[in-house]
Amino acid sequence: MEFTINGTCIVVLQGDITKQDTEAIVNAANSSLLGGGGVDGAIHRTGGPQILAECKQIRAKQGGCPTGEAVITSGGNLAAKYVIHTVGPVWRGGSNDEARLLRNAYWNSLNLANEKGIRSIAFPSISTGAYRFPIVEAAQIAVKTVLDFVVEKRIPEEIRFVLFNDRDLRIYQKTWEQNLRSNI
Ligand code: AR6
Repeated sequence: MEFTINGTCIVVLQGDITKQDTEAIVNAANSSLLGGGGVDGAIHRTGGPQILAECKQIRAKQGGCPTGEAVITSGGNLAAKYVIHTVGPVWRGGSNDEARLLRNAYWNSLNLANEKGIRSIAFPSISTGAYRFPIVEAAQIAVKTVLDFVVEKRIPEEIRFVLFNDRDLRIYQKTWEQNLRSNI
């Protein structure tokens, strides 16, 4: 699925985030910035030790990354030049600020990319793996936040959503269709 909003090309596809050739890819990290499983594990495995070394420097300076915030490192051996590490919320039933924190994770990643002049960025489905955020709700937050950002800032040139399996892909596609229809 591919379409343009306000000059930004939005692409929704099934794939592996570590294989994306966007200028930046987003990591669904944890506050320690020291790696983990899922997307985080795959990014560090494929990108090599340079990424962890930079994460450790950031930790030394600011002591990790709070939930909803984002930090940036180089991409090491990845095709992407940069990795933006953001921390989504752990799902704890939905009344512990999860929605706002997930929105912050997307918004702050896009803001950081903007500050660095990054023109294309790929997102995984943040918080919907180990952090157990229900994917239908998470997709709605992801899509709405990206829409709001693009409408307000008219950047970047391309935003890619990279979903790991077919079910997640269909949920994100459907969510985009619904949001586009209600925005016309
Ligand atoms: N490319 C794209 N998507 C992927 C990939 C990949 N290579 N691998 C998994 N996914 P998760 P979270 C999907 O658990 O929920 C880590 O241990 C996966 O199917 O990676 O934010 C961190 O260190 C799921 O839909 O991230 C944190 O401790 C989505 O990516 C914690 O997990 C997110 O799953 C973060 O949990």
